[in-house]
Amino acid sequence: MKSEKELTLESVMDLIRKRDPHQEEFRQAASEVLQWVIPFAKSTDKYNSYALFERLTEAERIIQFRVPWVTDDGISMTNRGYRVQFNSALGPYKGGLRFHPDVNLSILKFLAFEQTFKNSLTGLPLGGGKGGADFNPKGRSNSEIMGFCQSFMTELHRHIGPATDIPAGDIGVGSAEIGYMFGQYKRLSNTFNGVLTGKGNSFGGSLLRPEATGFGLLYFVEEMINTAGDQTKDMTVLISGSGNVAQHSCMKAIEMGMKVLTMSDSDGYIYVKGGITEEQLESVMELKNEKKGRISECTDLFDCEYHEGTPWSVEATLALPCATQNELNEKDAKRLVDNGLKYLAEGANMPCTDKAAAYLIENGIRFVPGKAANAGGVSVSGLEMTQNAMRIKWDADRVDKELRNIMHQIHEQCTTYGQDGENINYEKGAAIAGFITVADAMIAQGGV
Ligand code: NDP
Ligand code: 2IT
Repeated sequence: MKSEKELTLESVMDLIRKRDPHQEEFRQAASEVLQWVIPFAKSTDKYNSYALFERLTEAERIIQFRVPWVTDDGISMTNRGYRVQFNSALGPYKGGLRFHPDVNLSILKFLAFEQTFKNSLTGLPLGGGKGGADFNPKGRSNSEIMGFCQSFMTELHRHIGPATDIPAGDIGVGSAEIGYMFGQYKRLSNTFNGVLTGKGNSFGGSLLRPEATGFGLLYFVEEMINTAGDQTKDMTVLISGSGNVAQHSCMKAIEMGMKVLTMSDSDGYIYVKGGITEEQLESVMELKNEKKGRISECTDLFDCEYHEGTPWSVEATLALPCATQNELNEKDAKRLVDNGLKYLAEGANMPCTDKAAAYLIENGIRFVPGKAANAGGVSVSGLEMTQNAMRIKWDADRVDKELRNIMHQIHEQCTTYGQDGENINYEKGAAIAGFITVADAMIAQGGV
């Protein structure tokens, strides 16, 4: 592709800042990828093009809409809904929906951009997208949540489809919300198809989709640890969050013989000295999923300490941030390294600030970015689409085997493009490997 300008990291970052000066999270996500990809692209003939990056950093389409709904008390409410259809070079747009009061275009564009590279790494035919609303589900009744989901889908349904755009869950959107949205889509379109993933098991959901992000994260971590000549048994682990990703990461880590010392929510964290047991995790899951309780209430359920804030001051070998973006800053990273941290893998999307990630890499910590580490969720979503299209259902062993294989392939790609002497720079490897597949497809399709 011929360009007006010379390709440099500065020229592309300038463009991003100029286009959307206030979108800080999007700028952060773009720079994390481009810092590795642009030097690589400049060393080639094929990708050394400003125009390619001008397109790669601009969403193909963004839909923003009003979501009107009514509370149980009859109060009329209005939220803002979005779908960011970022890149369809590799397949239909694919990515989750987030319901959280902080949701805005910057956050959804960062997530959709990340998703484009993550989906590329899975090797499945999936483009990148993300959506959601600034709706806060906390404290809302079941009927209010259902009403919101139905109203949200009443607009969204005309923009999605099983060969166009296939949303799934993310923060604040679990199987209950997906069920309500699926029901509304079915009524409006009069079709029963795999337009959403993470569906209930009885109506087309894949076995292991709820577990997939956390299990995939631990399969990747196991491979990284073994590659470094270390072992998982008795390794101490810090987990943040106590939602879908945190719970299933904890489950698999316990199964692998690790000692998970912490879990958290947005108020504080629990610390369990000898490591969380299976029974204790079951109590946490019941508290969070059924009772919608706070992590602080765990002190009434089993022997643990509760502290306000984040768990990053606790000593451990492995950290798995599984809550939200920018939950771990440079100060936290320094403290973790001083306390003997060796590995960090992002279960959440961009939980480390850019300075935290740079500090970890500079200090020889094996740091795995979310686009590689948490790709298990969207991978099993891709497998759910396959099962829906074939109108069959695979057993859990089959899905688990496919998931392990995909995580293995992602690790291989990171190693191929990220080998750095004795060490592996996973951030670099994931960015370059994810980029090549998307860029090749964009160029082959005429740069669109
Ligand atoms: P859930 O809604 O199930 O859980 C979110 C967890 O993060 C809760 O413990 C929540 O605490 C905490 N949290 C949310 N916002 C904040 C905040 N501002 N500060 C501190 N803690 C916060 O979401 P998921 O587990 O599905 O998602 C967690 C992360 O994993 C997100 O970054 C998501 O994008 C990413 N992800 C999810 C995938 C999936 O398949 N679900 C796949 C790949 C990545 P509280 O209850 O107090 O809000
Ligand atoms: O960030 C993510 O990869 C997800 N929230 C899952 C996306 C999906 O389509 O399953």
